[in-house]
Parts: sequence; structure tokens; C-alpha cells
Amino acid sequence: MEILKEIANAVISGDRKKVQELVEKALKEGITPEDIIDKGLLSGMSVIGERFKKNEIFVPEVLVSARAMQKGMEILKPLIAKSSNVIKGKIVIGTVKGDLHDIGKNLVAMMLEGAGYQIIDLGIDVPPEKFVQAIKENKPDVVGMSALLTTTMSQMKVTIDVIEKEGLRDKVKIIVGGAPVTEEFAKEIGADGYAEDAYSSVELVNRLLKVS
Ligand code: B1M
Repeated sequence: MEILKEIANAVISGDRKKVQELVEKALKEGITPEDIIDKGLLSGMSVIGERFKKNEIFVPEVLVSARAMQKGMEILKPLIAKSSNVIKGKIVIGTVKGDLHDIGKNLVAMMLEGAGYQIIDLGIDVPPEKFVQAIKENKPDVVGMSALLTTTMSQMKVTIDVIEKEGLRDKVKIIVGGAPVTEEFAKEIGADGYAEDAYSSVELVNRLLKVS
């Protein structure tokens, strides 16, 4: 669909105003928020990722595009969040220590919230102690960790070890995700599950908590 391509292009050029206008227009045309995210916003962001990788663009340009994408997500979030009062479970989520990437984590949190989970978002650069404190305070069913850097993936293991040391490991299910993370890595560090994207993180949590 043409408008989804336009949304992707507006993310690529980092035009927040245009993203906002186009997302609103797409909704009026009856396109679902999921398609707008997948085929519009994320499609644009993946072009940015490729260009960043090839050193064709640098951090400031990536940030401008990331902000444009977040603008679109802001509009879509309330539409994805379910109107149901029934809370299926509580989830503490955060990007691990040393890592500032939060677009994917926010998307995962948004989808989980939309699926009926209560989210306690600890933000970015979250040290293990902060995860532990949040478990003690909120008694969540699930702890979710996100990492986008190969150098910060190891913090997931460090965090699990600290949770274990505090005697809290059997109180929560732990899930991990992020571009460099794999199913194999998740098993290796003793997580309960790995999700490749925001949609599968909902399936994963439903499965782990045995809810539908
Ligand atoms: Co960064 N960055 N970045 N960056 N950045 C990557 C990750 C990189 C792959 C780019 C590249 O070189 N190809 C590379 C990492 C290389 C590596 O480690 N192997 C990289 C680098 C090197 C860096 C810096 C070191 C650059 C520098 O300063 N020289 C620096 C590090 C800062 C830090 O964290 N300490 C840095 C900074 C930044 C920005 C601040 C500019 C910006 C982040 C803005 C923000 O997040 N607010 C940024 C961005 C945007 C990217 C890319 C381009 C895009 C990431 C993104 O948002 N993708 C990225 C390249 C890429 O990934 N192709 C890159 C869209 C998002 C929806 O996908 O995050 O994968 P993703 O999330 C998915 C899944 O992974 C999964 O579901 C999500 C939705 O489908 N998922 C989970 C994620 N978390 C999950 C948790 C779950 C389950 C699923 O359960 C809990």
C-alpha cells in the first residue's frame, strides 16, 4: 500500500510531522495499527539500520529517525492497548545495563500491554540491582530483558545470576530478546524463553504463564 511506503519514507527522512500526519491518515483509511507498525514504521527503521551498518549515516541521523518512529508509535499505542480490565499478569521489563536502545523494548512492552499485561518499564541502562528491586517491589510474573549490543548481551546473564543470588529466580519467568540475542543464547544463560519480535513475545509470555 502506497501510504505505508510513505510512512516508511517519512521515518527514513526523520520527518516527525509527516509521520504523524500519515499515521493518522492511514488509520482513517482503515489500515490496522499492526500493519502500520510492521509495513510502515519498522520497514523504514530497517532501512536506517542497514545504512547505519554500512556507515552511510551516523548516530544523529539514526536518532532523528528513531524519534520520528516513536511519534508514530505514540499515536498507535492507545489503539493497541486493550480496553479490558482483566490483567493477565505483571511484567517488569527493561534494557540491560550499558545499553541505550529502547525502540524494540518499547514495542514489546506496547504489544504485551495490548495483550492484557501490566507493564512496569524500568527504561534503559538498567543495572541488575534495579531489576532485583523491581521484583521485590512489584512481584511480577515475568521479567523481560532487552539488549541490542553484542557487548551488553552478557548483562543478561549477570542479571539472572544476581536474581538467583537474591533467591528470587523461582519467583519469576525470565524472557530475553533483542537483535543479537538467540534462542540458543537464552538457553545458555538460563532464561525461560526467547522471543524474536514483539508479536512472538506475547505468544511466549502466554505460553509461559499458561494463559491465552
Ligand atoms: Co545502535 N547499534 N548504537 N543506536 N542501533 C545497532 C544495534 C547496531 C546493530 C547498528 C550496526 O552497526 N549495524 C550496532 C550494534 C553492533 C553490535 O553490537 N554487534 C549499534 C551500535 C554499534 C551503536 C553504538 C555503539 C553506536 C556508537 O555510538 N558508535 C551506540 C551504543 C549506545 C548504547 O546503547 N550504549 C548506538 C546508539 C544508537 C542510537 C542512540 C543512535 C539509536 C537508539 C535509539 C533508541 O533506541 N532510542 C540506535 C539505533 C536506532 C540502532 C539501530 C539502527 C536500530 C535499532 C532499532 O531500534 N531497531 C540498530 C541496527 C539494527 O538493529 N538493524 C543499531 C528497530 C526495533 C523495533 O528492533 O530493537 O531489534 P529491535 O527490537 C525487536 C526485536 O529485537 C525484539 O522485538 C523488537 C520488535 O520486533 N526485541 C525483543 C527487542 N527487545 C526484546 C525483548 C524481548 C523480546 C523481544 O523480551 C524481553
